[in-house]
Amino acid sequence: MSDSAAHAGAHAAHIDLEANDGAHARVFLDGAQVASWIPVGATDDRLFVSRNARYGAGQSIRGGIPICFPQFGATGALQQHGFARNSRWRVVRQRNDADGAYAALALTDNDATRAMWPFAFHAELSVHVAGASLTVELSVTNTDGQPFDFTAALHPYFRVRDAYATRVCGLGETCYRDALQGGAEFREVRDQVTVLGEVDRVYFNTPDVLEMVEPHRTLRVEKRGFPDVVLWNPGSAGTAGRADFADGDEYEMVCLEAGAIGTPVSLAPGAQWTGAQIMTAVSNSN
Ligand code: TA6
Repeated sequence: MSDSAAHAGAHAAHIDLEANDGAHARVFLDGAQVASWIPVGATDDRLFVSRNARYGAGQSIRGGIPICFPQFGATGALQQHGFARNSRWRVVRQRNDADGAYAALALTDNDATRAMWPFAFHAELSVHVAGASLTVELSVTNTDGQPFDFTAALHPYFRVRDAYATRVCGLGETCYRDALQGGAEFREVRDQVTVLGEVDRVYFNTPDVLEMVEPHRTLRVEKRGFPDVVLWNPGSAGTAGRADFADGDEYEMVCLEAGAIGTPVSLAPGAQWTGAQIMTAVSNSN
């Protein structure tokens, strides 16, 4: 791990997943937030974390993989992206074997969550690191006596050498909602989408396998159970307007998220929903 990744937030409660092959991930208990992932054979972190990120109780780290639950964005009555990213999760399982390193963290309803969202639930975030891949899976069980609906996303900030030279491949012919155009909807005409300044789009019902292509390396970003994808870059105004970003961060990150956004997930009492994102360093040059 790079020195900065090793020291950033090291004082805050976290667990390190070290696979036998050398692949590594770090997960903070606040927000169950993965904030570092280094695939086998690499020295660079594939996840971006701002040097101005804040750590600790109630904070969502600016970078890594925040969890948006039970609301994506500002589309409902809850706080932006829901409360999961601001809640302390607990480690419920951890192991390290020939298949890699694995941990599961859980969040269940409590007085604070029920004051915001009046339902009983059990959420688990499992993280598995091995070889060239990181798998992050969110499952939600309705432990209430009544049905509930939610939206959700895994919101990874991928570290890139130059965001404006990065292409996202595989979104051609899908429909998207563009927050920068008042939420109007369009059909994507390009198969390779570039990030040239601020971008804030939800693509609906996309293919499950996309690629993030940089001039020197490629990352496969796959999803399961999540129908939608979000592409976000804050641009210079977006980083300047948020104290937990540093100037220039917009060039070093691209968010390519897996979400259940367009159609909320409806869960009957006792039912469970699962969504996952699998990230694989296809070509691994540092
Ligand atoms: O996922 C994209 C998005 O919803 C953007 O609209 C942008 O606001 C971003 O998330 C980050 O939100 P945050 O609340 O973390 O500043």
